[in-house]
Amino acid sequence: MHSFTQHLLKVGKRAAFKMANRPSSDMAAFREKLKASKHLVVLTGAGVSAESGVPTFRGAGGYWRTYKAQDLACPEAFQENPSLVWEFYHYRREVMASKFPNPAHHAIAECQKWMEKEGKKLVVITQNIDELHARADTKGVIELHGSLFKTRCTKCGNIEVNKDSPICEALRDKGAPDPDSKGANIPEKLLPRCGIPACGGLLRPHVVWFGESLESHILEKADTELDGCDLCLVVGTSSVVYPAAMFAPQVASRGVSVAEFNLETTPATQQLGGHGFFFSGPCGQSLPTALAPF
Ligand code: BV8
Ligand code: ZN
Repeated sequence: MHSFTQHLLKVGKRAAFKMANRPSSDMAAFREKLKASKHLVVLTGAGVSAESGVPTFRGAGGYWRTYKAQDLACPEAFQENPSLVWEFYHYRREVMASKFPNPAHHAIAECQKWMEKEGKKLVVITQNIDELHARADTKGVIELHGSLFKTRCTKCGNIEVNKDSPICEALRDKGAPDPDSKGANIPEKLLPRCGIPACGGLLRPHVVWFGESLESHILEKADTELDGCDLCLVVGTSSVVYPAAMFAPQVASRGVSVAEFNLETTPATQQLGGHGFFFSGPCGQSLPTALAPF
């Protein structure tokens, strides 16, 4: 066979393979899967809160002053300058006072309700620490990376819910995000302290920083849901942070359909396999349609 024809055949085969492995954007086909699902996992990232006005990590809002979130969301930064890291988290806590669940959060919460009425299960596994899923009344949210509104004592390990605004007097009116804002250099003794009298240790946000392991009981809970689900949604995540980035491919490798909702394709998109779905666009618009009751 002429080599050019051979080449065409090879290109054609590759294209056909790619086509066969390209995720579908057929909403009716997805809705058939949703109707048959008895155990749905919804994995979310910062993109699900984007339409609530909460800055994502890698978008334009991913900066605070001249820092990338990743520069401050790590133990080394807290060790070096706890005042600066507390200003960063104080700012993000205060921002949430004017942010509310958007139609994407509500669509997921409503879907959980109507699936439960049919004796079915929907579990949210989120990378976000903004608590917007819980505020939209989704139950049993698995918070992989903790919460902005929990503190952990660096001395005695005590974990508390804390929604005080400000979390301590020294942080009042601090944390301005503009690049030329100067650090407040708050003395450590005036930063949030443990409420246990015998302790008084320095508090930290109860979140998982880069380089820190996720809590094993949380990971186990997530694994149980991922191994048991018969359908999985991946909503608003760039799928670059591990171990969360492995979850959707882990489900797809079991032959279970994974539907990705994002503005753009991600490293996960290529791993959805022939039974995957990709719905492009703002999830605040696509999810209410995709998860509407039957
Ligand atoms: C771990 C809490 C074991 C804090 C977060 C070298 C040394 C040490 C570790 C590593 C290393 N190399 C790699 C690692 C592992 C590291 C990692 O993955 N790094 C990456 C950067 C390569 N992971 C860890 O460290 C994890 N722990 O691995 O433990 C270990 C231990 C020691 C040493 C090695 C391994 C812990 C990671 C958890 C970090 N904490 N958050 C805080 O928030 O302050 S991560 C944080 O960033 C979020 O929680 C989230 O996980 C991540 C942000 O990702 P996304 O949520 O996806 O947000 P992003 O902005 O990126 O994307 C938004 C998406 O939405 C986009 O795709 C966009 O298109 C889309 N979108 C936007 N708007 C919309 C939309 N989609 C739909 N609709 C819209 N409207
Ligand atoms: Zn303590």
